[in-house]
Amino acid sequence: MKQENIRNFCIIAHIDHGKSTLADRILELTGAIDKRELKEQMLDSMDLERERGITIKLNAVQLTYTKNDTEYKFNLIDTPGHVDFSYEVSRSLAACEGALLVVDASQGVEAQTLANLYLALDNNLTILPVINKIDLPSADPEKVINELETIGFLRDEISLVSAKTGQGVEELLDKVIEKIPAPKGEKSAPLKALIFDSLFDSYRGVITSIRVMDGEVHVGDIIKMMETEAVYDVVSLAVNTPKEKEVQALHAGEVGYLYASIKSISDVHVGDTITLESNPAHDRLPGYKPMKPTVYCGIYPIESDRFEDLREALNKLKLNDAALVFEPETSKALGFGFRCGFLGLLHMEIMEERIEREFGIDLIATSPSVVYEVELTDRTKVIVDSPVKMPKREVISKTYEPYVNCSIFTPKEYIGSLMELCQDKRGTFLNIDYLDSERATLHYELPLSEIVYDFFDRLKSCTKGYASFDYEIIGYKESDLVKMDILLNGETVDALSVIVHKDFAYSRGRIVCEKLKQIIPRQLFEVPIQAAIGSHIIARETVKALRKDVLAKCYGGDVTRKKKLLEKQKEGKKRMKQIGSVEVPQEAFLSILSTRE
Ligand SMILES: Nc1nc2c(ncn2[C@@H]2O[C@H](COP(=O)(O)OP(=O)(O)OP(=O)(O)O)[C@@H](O)[C@H]2O)c(=O)[nH]1
Ligand SMILES: [Mg+2]
Repeated sequence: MKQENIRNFCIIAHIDHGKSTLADRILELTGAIDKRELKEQMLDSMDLERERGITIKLNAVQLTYTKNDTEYKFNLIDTPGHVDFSYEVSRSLAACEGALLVVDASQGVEAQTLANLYLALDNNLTILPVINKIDLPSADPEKVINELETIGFLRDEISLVSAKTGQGVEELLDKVIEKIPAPKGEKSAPLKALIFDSLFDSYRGVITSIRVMDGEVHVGDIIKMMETEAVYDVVSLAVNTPKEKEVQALHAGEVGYLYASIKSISDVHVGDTITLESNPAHDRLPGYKPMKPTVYCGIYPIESDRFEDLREALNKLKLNDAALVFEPETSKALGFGFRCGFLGLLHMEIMEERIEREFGIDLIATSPSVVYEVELTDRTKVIVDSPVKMPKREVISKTYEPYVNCSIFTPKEYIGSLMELCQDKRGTFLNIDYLDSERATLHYELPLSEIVYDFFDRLKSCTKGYASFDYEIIGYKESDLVKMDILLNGETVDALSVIVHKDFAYSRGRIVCEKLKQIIPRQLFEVPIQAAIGSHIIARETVKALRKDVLAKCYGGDVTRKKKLLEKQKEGKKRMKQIGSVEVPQEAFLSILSTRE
């Protein structure tokens, strides 16, 4: 197909504003999918996405659309809206010439609407503003039009649609054809294809998603990855329609999958440029800026002999999620594992779940920690992304922690309890915007570490789930921080150490000890639990000894019954980790998170 009939665009928006639902309507209108086969949010194909009702991964599909007897090819990319997955958005943008910026007609412009808009502008994309959900009784399109006007859009370029009923979607596609420029790759130039995503498939190896910028690639070509210099034969090429359809070639302007029986995962870097070995391009495409993690935690296999499996799982997941970073780490308590960095708490939770589900490895994750900066007495600066790396108190002169600007969107009646919560969390009040007589947005400055603790749970419970929040990191501030250790049976458990604000150390120490007392099952001996700062013990609890002989009940010789009981006991132990002489369940590592009594 001629390039002038191709349109590459993505859908971007704040979370839940209806991107995937709009994609459904576009799939339907272009006849890509039979109405009977259509599921809601069709492109959310991962189980996790469907269960949670959110998009986690970018998803590219190729559609054919005929208008006035001309056939057009749309390459559409649906992106996630949650801030933790914004790397998926920025990678999608680089593969497109245009973006549909969707705004919920009842919610209006929100934090990620703007963040994604700026990302798209940075990539020089043509942006079509779309107001969605106009069918909702609470929709206020006029107000949202005003908001869009203040950020620089013109009234008559804004489309009004309902992704639910389909109203306005056909007109939107006409605008896509009219307004979004066709790709302008040079067909005869040497091949340059951007790897914007990749995936490990156990049958076919590494699959790369590519956008051909210049030239063309054919099945059988010998390709070269420009950054890693790996060379491979192209085994097959395909497009997602959303059924996979094999093709013989991909040309300038097109998007598709490339299979090359890639053996070594490390040969593939998302953001790298693919060219032909025989006729290579001179320079690489700009690729992507790596993302900086904001939250770190240690991840350990419960069964220590699965460490290598875990390494492989992380390597494979990294192909599919370029924002993940990890490096090996050892813990005295937990053995060999990895220190992993994530873009946020949801990202962390999703990755842990994917490792357990997709690779069947049971994990222990230590409590998440933010990245601290420590200035030593000799003026050098140290970056501390794990409590274990905290220098000794004697050599520390100043400690700094990351702060965020937090906006909490809430019905009016919860303002009081939210202010209390933010005070509790060392917050500084900035201001409050009343959106109308019922709703307001509270702005606070908070330490990121307080959000990593139980902020979200408490926010939900004090507003019955009606409030939502968003934050952006604003930089580092000096703060009086100490490392708090937890000792079990007199031994420091490095995986339970946390960095806390000095004023909160005592209360948190006490709460953690109490929690651990409830969680750690009784053992054959007494187990003291202590919290300490340096050599100074600040809290203590004791788990009483217990002698429990499960087989005592089975007098007589009923072997099967005995076996069953032992099996049952073994199951219960599966999620336990032996630390020194004490058996500790997985929850113990998360108990550090909870600050509530
Ligand atoms: N009434 C109404 N509901 C809609 C419309 N579009 C989407 N929704 C609903 O809004 C919710 C979120 O829709 P999604 O399409 O999953 O939103 P999304 O933007 O893809 O969300 P993320 O990918 O997680 O950021 C779902 O419950 C949809 O059914 C619409 O036009 N009208
Ligand atoms: Mg979605």
